[in-house]
Amino acid sequence: MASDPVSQTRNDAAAQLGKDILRVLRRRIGKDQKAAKQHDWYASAILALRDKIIDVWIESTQRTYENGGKRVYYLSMEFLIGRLLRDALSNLGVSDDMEAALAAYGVDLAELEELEPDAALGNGGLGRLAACFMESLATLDIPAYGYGIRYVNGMFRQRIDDGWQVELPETWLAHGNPWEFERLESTYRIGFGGEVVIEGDGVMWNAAEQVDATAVDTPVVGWRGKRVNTLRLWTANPIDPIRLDAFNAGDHFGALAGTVRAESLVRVLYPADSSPAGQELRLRQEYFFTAASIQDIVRRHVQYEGDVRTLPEKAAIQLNDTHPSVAVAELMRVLVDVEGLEFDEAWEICKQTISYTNHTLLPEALETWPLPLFERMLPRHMQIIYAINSRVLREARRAGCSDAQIAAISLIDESGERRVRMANLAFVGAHSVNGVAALHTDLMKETVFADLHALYPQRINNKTNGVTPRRWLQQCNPGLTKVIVDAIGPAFLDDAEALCALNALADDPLLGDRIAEVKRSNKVALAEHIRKTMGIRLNPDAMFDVQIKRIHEYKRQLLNLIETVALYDQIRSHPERDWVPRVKIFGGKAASSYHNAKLIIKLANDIARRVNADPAVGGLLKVVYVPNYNVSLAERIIPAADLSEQISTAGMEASGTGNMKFALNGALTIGTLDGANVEIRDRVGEDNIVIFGLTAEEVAERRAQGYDPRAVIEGSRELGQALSAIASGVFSPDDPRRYEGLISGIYDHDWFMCAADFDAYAAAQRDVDGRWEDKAGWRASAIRNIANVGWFSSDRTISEYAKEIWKVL
Ligand code: B1H
Ligand code: IMP
Repeated sequence: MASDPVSQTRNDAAAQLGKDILRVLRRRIGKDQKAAKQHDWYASAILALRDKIIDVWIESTQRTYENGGKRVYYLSMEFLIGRLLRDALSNLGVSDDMEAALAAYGVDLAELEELEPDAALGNGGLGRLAACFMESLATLDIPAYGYGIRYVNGMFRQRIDDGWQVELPETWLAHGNPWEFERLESTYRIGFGGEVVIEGDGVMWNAAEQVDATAVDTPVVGWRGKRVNTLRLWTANPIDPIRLDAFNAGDHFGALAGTVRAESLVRVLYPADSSPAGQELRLRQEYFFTAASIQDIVRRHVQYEGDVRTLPEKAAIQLNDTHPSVAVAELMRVLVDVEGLEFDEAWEICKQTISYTNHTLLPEALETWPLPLFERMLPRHMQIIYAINSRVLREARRAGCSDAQIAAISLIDESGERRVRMANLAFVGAHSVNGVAALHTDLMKETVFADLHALYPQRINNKTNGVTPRRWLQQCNPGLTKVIVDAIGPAFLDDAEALCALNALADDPLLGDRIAEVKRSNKVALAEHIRKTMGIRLNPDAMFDVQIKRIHEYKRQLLNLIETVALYDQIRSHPERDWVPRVKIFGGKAASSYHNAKLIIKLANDIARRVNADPAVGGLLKVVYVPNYNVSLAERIIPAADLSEQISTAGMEASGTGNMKFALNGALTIGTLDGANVEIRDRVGEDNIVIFGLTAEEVAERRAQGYDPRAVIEGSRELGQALSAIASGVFSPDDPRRYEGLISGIYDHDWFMCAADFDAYAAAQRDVDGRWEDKAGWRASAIRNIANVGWFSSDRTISEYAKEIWKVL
């Protein structure tokens, strides 16, 4: 008998997995080995792996039921998950088995991994944080559900056409999604509009329109496969898929209107990061997924506990920003109208169950809804919000609040067109309100929530963000992981803070060499990827200076670009100096309607075209705009970065999480004292990070004093020259006035203080050059970064939430 190639491998587990894959290929895909295409292997590998996951999943779920444990519910409009195959393999510890099993059939695992589309159900940091939190919850063996929306089109795909961003729909579900399970039995009816009528002792909401929300579950595997939790995303179905009366009468489109209306609810993710879309469909989406989640939570609780009044003992609901904050009114509606509790009792249960995370202080980002819209769509919720408001404002009055304070605390903004303030609703309906970095939390208390904080001084607390070291070190940077294991042993794989053992070796030249070798090979791999996809050749020995994140004026990609232009000028004027060769790498998406952000993308591409074609700076400066920045690209770029640009206007970036990922992979940070940069500096030490620019306090002072950017520009020759070059069309000869408006914004008001911080930034960059030339010093700093950012693991963040807010650890 010809022997099966896999059975000859030494590894029994790999052999078994190989058999499983073949069985799946035959039974579920309907092919044999000869007929199988790459995609069939891809699906078979995932399904075989999924079978392993299901056993742990069922066991985890049953354990929670048996223990009667408390569950955490994380409600989020966004889960920016990325790919799952490598994550699941690595967390289950079967990567090598899978590689061997597939190799026996002549299939390359790495190639299959590249076939997986990114699940991009999020915009940026907020959505990626939710994904890291899900992984850490499973890792820490905490029973948890993520609740969100199964968008058919997640984040758009970005193409760069002639330097301009073009948005294309991303069809991540085109080949089906082997990870998910539709749960038709978990379907809830969701109402919109209509009216509220009095019925006996209670009230009844007769919704005018209804859709069904159906659960689609994806397993979330924790590190070492101990626990598998559920990410439950809602999809929408019409109650009547087709109106036959209309269809038979010849109105073929009208007959399908209900289907179209239902499907539009889960069609697209609004691509606005840090600023609300403010459209009716967005509020419908928010209510849709929140109401389905609340019904599911209450159903599960009542089914197994029998009494809704014990909800806070068994359920902790975390609101990821205000997007699900209608949960406060919806839980009240369910408790009062459906479960028949008294309003006051329901209110206590609501507050004890719910907690809220704030992610931004930008005034334009605070979600509010026009009162008439809200009332029309959710008439019963509007009544409940008024009832909550009258209790809160009476409490405020009793506490001695002034009229101005009462106006600020009110759930209704009366200052212009009346609007419902979702942040105030979330604040009063929660027992805990947290910020995402120490500075951000302090500013919450001093600014947007000052009056609410005075009334409820115990409520605001800090939970500095974190990132999962599985995806953001072990999986994306296996080379570095191996070097660290060799240096300090494997303890850090289970406890990222054990990385601190590297401190003792920071000056060890051998370790420095090995880490530098890994960095170089990651840079070679990235350069190769960029050559293949963009046709640009990069020198892997140049400093890779990276700014990848959403394009937003407060994040100041423009400051980086102005400095790039200044550097370009300097190199041309002083070719005799010893310039450090740099590759400036940019990447990120702009909200579709954000004019200046799109113009900044075009400027980066215009500068790249000019600089990269100029032989005068040939080997010394290259500029690359990487299209379609997403989670998978981040996993390639971050391990290859030498310098991490975290240069937001101080006080404006709530935390940042990219900053943590770069430091964990041995990049040095150039940054302002903003968000979590402050805490990164405290941990890595000020000698191992390059901090520049105004502090949050100084920014506020400058603004209060009446900041005059023109005076600043007059005082800085380098800045003035760079701005004139851009404004006069040096980089846009095809349309010389393209950047006039962008640059005159800096002269006229400079909201984001690019001019004010320019000289400090340019000097900091030259400081970076100096450090780079001291090779040993740079390497030691890189090691000290890796050694000291273990604290920014999302395991640490989640264990703080678990102990201090959810009371589940
Ligand atoms: C963050 C958002 C956000 N803050 C509105 N706020 C959105 C706001 O679609 N919308 O309407 C979407 C996203 N995102 C980010 O959260 C902060 O800017 C980062 O500083 C922070 O690191 C991240 C996670 O806390
Ligand atoms: P849910 O958490 O109620 O949505 O249920 C999810 C899964 O948990 C279901 O597929 C059930 O198989 C399982 N499950 C539900 N109730 C119990 C129980 O009482 N003991 C063990 N498992 C359960």
